[in-house]
Amino acid sequence: MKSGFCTLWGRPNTGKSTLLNALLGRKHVITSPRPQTTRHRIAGVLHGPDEEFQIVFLDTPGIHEPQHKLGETLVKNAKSALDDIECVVFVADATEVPHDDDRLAIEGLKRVKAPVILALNKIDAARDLEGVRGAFKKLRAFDTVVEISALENRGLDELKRQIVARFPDGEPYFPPEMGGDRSSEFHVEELIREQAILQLRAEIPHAVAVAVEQMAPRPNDRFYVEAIIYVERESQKKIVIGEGGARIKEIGLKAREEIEAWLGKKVFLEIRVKVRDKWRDDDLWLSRFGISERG
Ligand SMILES: Nc1nc2c(ncn2[C@@H]2O[C@H](COP(=O)(O)OP(=O)(O)OP(=O)(O)O)[C@@H](O)[C@H]2O)c(=O)[nH]1
Ligand SMILES: [Mg+2]
Repeated sequence: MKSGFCTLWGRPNTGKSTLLNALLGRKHVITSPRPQTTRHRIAGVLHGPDEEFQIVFLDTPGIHEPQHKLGETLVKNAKSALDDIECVVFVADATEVPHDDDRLAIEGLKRVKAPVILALNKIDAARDLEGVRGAFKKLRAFDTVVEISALENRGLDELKRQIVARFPDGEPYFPPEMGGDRSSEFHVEELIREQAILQLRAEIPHAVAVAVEQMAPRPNDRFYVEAIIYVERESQKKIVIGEGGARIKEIGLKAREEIEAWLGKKVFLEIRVKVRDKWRDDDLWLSRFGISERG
């Protein structure tokens, strides 16, 4: 069997998380049109057919120039996915020439010995694929280049082949029934945060953190989940709750559907909203929200 770790790397919003879900063929991590959606290093395990291979993908936060401690922590979490890996997939957005953050992401790979595959994503929407490919190849000598669309499932078999070709023979890292390295609570928090990101505008998505307070089966066959959405200001809390509670109700409805699909169980979801002043610059809260992790 071929087995190994493969890190998905790049600036925010290039489609790393969308790619992970497409490669796994299931929704494992949250995605959104907003940059800096992913906050953690999250493993997702692809068990190949007939025990041919096992790829442990590591999704990472997008590399960027941090504006506060939250941003610093995201970059730190991403960098924690560069040790003891067999391969890196540098996910670039084929619809745009390289940004400063792309250069920063390439810089971040300097000390990495593992082979780096350039995945040019979003080819379904690219207008000058040749030009973008050329611009990226000038920035680094990539091991190979694969053109893909995570959204339309294009080029993914070739990408998997290229990854596995770089793996050594080895034992699987995860048993067949395990799809990742995170708790159910973590995924539930993420699914609630995803709805908050999708349904809120301006700066609010970045100021949102979610904490599950309670999660337990109830006698009536429903899973009871109690969660808190944290924001930084009273004005943001008002917006999250919405006129007569309309916004928080809508977030809860969609999040409940997503959580039910994840858990495969009926769920009773209760969400409250609280204010934690400047939590994004507070080490204690970053740690309490589980955003700052061990390296
Ligand atoms: N057109 C097109 N859009 C895509 C494709 N892949 C991802 N996207 C979109 O790009 C946006 C960002 O996707 P994410 O997967 O959240 O990006 P990310 O790289 O994980 O972003 P961060 O977690 O913030 O670093 C979303 O709106 C996706 O729908 C693709 O192949 N084609
Ligand atoms: Mg992501």
